[in-house]
This record gives sequence, structure tokens and C-alpha cells, in this order.
Amino acid sequence: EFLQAEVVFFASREPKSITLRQILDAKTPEQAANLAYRELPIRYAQRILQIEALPEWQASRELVEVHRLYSENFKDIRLVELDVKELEPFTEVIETIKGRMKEVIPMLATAMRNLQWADGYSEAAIVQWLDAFFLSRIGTEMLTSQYMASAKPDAVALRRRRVGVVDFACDPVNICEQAARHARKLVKQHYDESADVEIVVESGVGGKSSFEIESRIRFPYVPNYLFYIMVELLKNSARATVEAQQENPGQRRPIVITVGADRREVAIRVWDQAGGIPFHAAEKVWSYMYSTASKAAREFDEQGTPLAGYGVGLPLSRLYARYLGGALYLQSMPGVGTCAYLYLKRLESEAREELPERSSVSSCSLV
Ligand code: W6P
Repeated sequence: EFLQAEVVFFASREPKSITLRQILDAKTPEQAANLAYRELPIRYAQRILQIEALPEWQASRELVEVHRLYSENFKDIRLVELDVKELEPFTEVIETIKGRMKEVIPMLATAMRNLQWADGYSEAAIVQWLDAFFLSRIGTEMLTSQYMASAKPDAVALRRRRVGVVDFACDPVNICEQAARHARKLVKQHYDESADVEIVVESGVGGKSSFEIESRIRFPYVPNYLFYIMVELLKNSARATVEAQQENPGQRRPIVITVGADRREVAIRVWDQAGGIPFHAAEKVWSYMYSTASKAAREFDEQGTPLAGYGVGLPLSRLYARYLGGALYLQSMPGVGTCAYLYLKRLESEAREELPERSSVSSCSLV
């Protein structure tokens, strides 16, 4: 019918990767609306086809539901008239879309977990499929958030330094300190009040150019992403550290966060001394189906205590890093500890959206 033909047509077009500079420049509701109106139908259409490319997707309740949500998004945005003099109808559509998208990530994670157990799909293929889908989800969320922020500036958005969800003078050391406080609170909640981890935040300012001896590192970025990534890394390091401390008390095991930067990059290293990740488990860290936590911690977590950090936390963190051109790596030192390296682009002209590979729309072999 009409809708399916439109979906196929829009899915065949190229989404445009936007830079942080373009996101910051789209300050007026008219500009943000134009960006969203051009990009969203293409991106939703490609996700619809990405689901349809899965054999037997209709047998999964969650996949059918996500397919329906994306189809409604597509239809709503195609049917609304974009009139820059009267944006209220467009605003309503974007608001509806934002409400619809809330459960997409847990639903897809569940769907793929079931698929894997049921049909023996390869884990690497599933990680790829979900990475593509969620990366796109981060981008469309950015577009709708920036539009809403420009259309309905609230108290937070009006605060200085902010354009929508972007802080153009984001202070990474400050965010690391906030994340460290939050992680220590989670440890006390999850274990008990006596459990504690030491977390040190240091920033490297030892360079020779004027850029590198500045007193505080600042760069345009989405503070929410950075906080999410740091809390996720620290949850993992902290849990492993507490467990190592319980096994072998008396040994000091501080977690050290180091923030460094030059003109073009910001880098953050999180170093724990909790014994490392066994080599055979290294790839599982990036899977959406496994936990690095013990079974007991996991069961505890399923009741709503947010320490175990298993499931989508680490793979999503890597996607947030990649979304604007960055990267996240983990290196284990067996028997000693684990080092996480986060790299972020510092220049708004170089911080460019990474988009899912085109093949994600058509490839259907998951084995
Ligand atoms: C560990 C296991 C882990 C996962 C992710 C990040 C840090 C760490 N440390 O021992």
C-alpha cells in the first residue's frame, strides 16, 4: 500500500550525518524543525526495513511492537505539514514521537535475547544489529530533543552555555567528579553503608602548548552522554573492586580517573585494580545479553538496584561515545586490573554523527 511504498522510498535515501556545529547552529525552532523534518523520515524508514530484514520478526512480540512504533512515527511525520509560521502541529507530532520511543531499547534488548536463545543466532551478528539500531536511535533522539528545546525553551535550556542538550563549554573533570560521587552512592546502596571504593579524579595539564596548560578543559558536548558513560564504567570498576576487596582485604585499590586533552581530543582513562577481565570474557562485555556481574549481583539488580551494570549499559556507552566521532575501549591487565579509555572529539566541526552502516538495512543473515 501507500505507506510501504513511502517507507521503501525514504529508506533508499541517504541520511545526512550532522556535526555538532550544525546542531548548535540550529537554534531557532524553524531551523531545528527543518533538520528534523528532513532527517527523521529517512532514519525511521531505514529502521522499519532493518526489522523487516530479520527472518521471522513477526514471531517476536517486541519486534512487532517496535516496528509498529516506528511505522507510526514515520506516518505522523510524513502527514504533518511543516509550516514554519505555525509550528504547533509539528511540535505536537514530535512530542508524541518522543513519548512513543521510551521503551524501544529494553524491548529490543529483550527481543534479541529471546531470538538468540530460540534460534541460535550468532552473538556477534546480534550485537551488530542492535548497535546499528541503537546508534540510529541516539541520532533521532538528538534531533527530536533539539527541536523540543528550541520550540519550548524551559528553565534548563535557558541556562547559559546550553543549546538544547548540548553544553558548549562542557567541563569533563566536573562531570567525572559527579559520576564518581554517584557511583560511590550506588556502592553503599547495593552492598551496605560500610562498603566503599576510593575514586580519584586527576586531570593532565602538563603539555607545552597554551591549549594544554589551560586550567580547565572545556569542550562542546552532551553532558548527559558523558555522565552516563562515566557512571557505567565506574559501576563496573567499583563492583569488581568491592568484590576484590572482600576477597583480599587490606589492600588499597583506588580507581583512578585521568582526564587529558589537546586541541582536538579529550581523553578519559578509568583505571581499576580489581584483577582484570578474563580474556575469554572480553568480548562479552560488549554484548547485550551478558553480565560481567556475578549471578547473585545480577538477580539483585533485576529487582531494581542499579549497580550490576549488565545488559545494555556498556554497549550503549560505546555507542554514545561513537555517536559524535569518539571511541571507547577496554584493556585488561590480567590479575591486576582494567583500563577503560574514552576518546571524544573536541572540535564541533569534527564531532560528526556516526550513522549505522547501510548494510544494516538489508542484511538478514544473523547466523
Ligand atoms: C572489571 C570488569 C569491568 C568491566 C568494564 C569496565 C571496567 C571493569 N573492571 O573488573
